[in-house]
Amino acid sequence: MSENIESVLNETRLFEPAEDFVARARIKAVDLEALHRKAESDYEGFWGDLAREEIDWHKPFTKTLDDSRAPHFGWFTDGLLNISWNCLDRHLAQRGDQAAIIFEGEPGDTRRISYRELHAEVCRFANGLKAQGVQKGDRVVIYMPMIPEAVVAMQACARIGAIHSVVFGGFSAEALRDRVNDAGAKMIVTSDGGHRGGKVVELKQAVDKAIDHGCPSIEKVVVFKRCGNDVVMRKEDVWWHDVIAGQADQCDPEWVDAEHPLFLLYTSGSTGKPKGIQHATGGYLLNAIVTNKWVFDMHDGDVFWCTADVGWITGHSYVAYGPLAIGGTEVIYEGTPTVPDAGRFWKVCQDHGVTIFYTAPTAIRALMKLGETWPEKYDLSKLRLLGTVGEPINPEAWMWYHTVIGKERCPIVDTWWQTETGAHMIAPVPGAMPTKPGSCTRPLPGIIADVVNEEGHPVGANQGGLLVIKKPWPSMLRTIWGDDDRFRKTYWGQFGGKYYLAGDSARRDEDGYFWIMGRIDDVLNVSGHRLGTMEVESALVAHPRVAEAAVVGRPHDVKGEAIVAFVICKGERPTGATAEAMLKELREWVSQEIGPIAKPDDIRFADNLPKTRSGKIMRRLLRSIARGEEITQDTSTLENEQVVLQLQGKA
Ligand code: 7RM
Repeated sequence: MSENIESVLNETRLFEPAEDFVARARIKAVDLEALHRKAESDYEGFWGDLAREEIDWHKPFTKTLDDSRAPHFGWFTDGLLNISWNCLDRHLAQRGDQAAIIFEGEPGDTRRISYRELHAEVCRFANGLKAQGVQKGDRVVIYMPMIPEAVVAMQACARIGAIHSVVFGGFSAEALRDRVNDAGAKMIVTSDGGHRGGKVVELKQAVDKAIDHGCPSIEKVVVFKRCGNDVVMRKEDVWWHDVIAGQADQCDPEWVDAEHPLFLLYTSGSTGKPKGIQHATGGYLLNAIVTNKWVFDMHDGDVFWCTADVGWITGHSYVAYGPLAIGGTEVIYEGTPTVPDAGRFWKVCQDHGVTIFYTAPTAIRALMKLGETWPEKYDLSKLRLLGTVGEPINPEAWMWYHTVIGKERCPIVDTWWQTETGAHMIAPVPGAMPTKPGSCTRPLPGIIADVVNEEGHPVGANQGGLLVIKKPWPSMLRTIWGDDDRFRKTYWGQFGGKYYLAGDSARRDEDGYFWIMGRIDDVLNVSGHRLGTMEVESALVAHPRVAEAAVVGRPHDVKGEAIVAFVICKGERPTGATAEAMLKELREWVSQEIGPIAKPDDIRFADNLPKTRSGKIMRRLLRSIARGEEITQDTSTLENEQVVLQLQGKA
């Protein structure tokens, strides 16, 4: 591990927020210090007071933190609330006509949806869900394009206490089926298609295929008409417009206790099976609210745009819930950044007056490559704050974002967090502290993060180690759906249940700023999306001609990591034109099994995989080969040294 934990960055630039930004900021340096001090001196009081101030409770809680069943922590356990009420109803009197969502489709169609309208849509669909037999606690899979109805469906589930599980629309039918079955979902909400990359993505067709391959728990499929592409309506199918026809625009919320599961969201771990991360209602809502205030400094009049899809946690906390819970106005854009041209993101910012923009380093790097002429065509003067998430941002991309997009005027918030943490954990509070390119800065108030060695002892400044969180926090994951053992082992196993293990390595500099160095497990980060190497390996070996496969990551200047697969075929090792054909076929195969994001960039064929005497695949060696590095590892134990040459493409 020490190899990838060695820190190579030596970035010393410091950027102070502009005076006018500080003057308006919700949290200034003194406020931030006060928050930290309160969290340190009275941890439960800190979170309890925030929960009372920020959330409208139907019945107040009396217990802030229940740690009697650690590592299953409970927050605000005897309180009753509804998150949809907190996101919609409570704003109606003040903000009924304010835009909640400004939508732009990829073809250019736009819609402005006020809080009153969004409330009515959510209520109608919630009533419709009940009429279709969905009850509190039932799981509903949402497989939608990035359109307002995706948010409506999530909010409607929450309104009636159903547990949603959003599956990213870029996942294949097979990946969808596995998630539906693991969750035991009763219903899928989908659409005929979605516009992405100038094409129609046939979502309904993928749902049909998933069901044909076995989704025994599914009783109904609700289909929203977005693109008008041909779909076959089958016995389990019902149109969205028929579901809401005649339904009232009022729907009493189901008051649930704070620990009631709000959603499952599948994410990759180090095995082939994705984990259904389970979040609870009250704690999740609290961190979504406070981070939108602290980190995004959202004010009345701001137009917030988080480019993430609702299929990822970022689209949950910073599209579907957080911005609405604080009565904000947000942009939702359906498509890709380069349709019809590389100026699209900047045009959306200009046309809708975006003031706060939040995206992934991979998008920044891709747009940076396309040149400055694109952003220069548009008026970006309304932007006042920029954010990034999903992977470490390299200082070069940070500087480009800062100068070309932010015109040296906008602070950049580099936010470190995970599906499991529910909300930002380590991130700047932009009016209260300077930032450094490539650092996610300091843990937020109430988040007790540290960098420790294998024994759990804190390491010194600038030394690499394991990133841990030492105290429970409200929006932490509650368990892995259907696999509590894995939950205990993965996150709480290493330090006897004392600390939460994030699975990232990090260092902390002499100012206490954190620098994330990468994953410590076999998880890839491709364009900010988490993929288990085992997931891709399982997909490859499911191909009838593949005997064995090993997958590693290799640095990629746009995607962060590229996927390199080492494949052993049954029978002859493919070479020349046969290898070319096989490579194409396997890339397509993985795309079908998991989705296009998991397609290997490179596939190498060999007679065997390099293994140790005990039979373990020599992953470190494979990583060196994938990177084209000189081999320094001892390969003398290999049965067949020729294999290394084959994998290097030299034999
Ligand atoms: C929000 C999200 C989580 C993993 C995490 C890290 C990496 C995320 C940053 C980052 C460096 C960041 N959830 N990661 N944000 N690394 N700097 N600001 O991405 O569950 O999909 O992924 O992503 O490795 O553990 S996630």
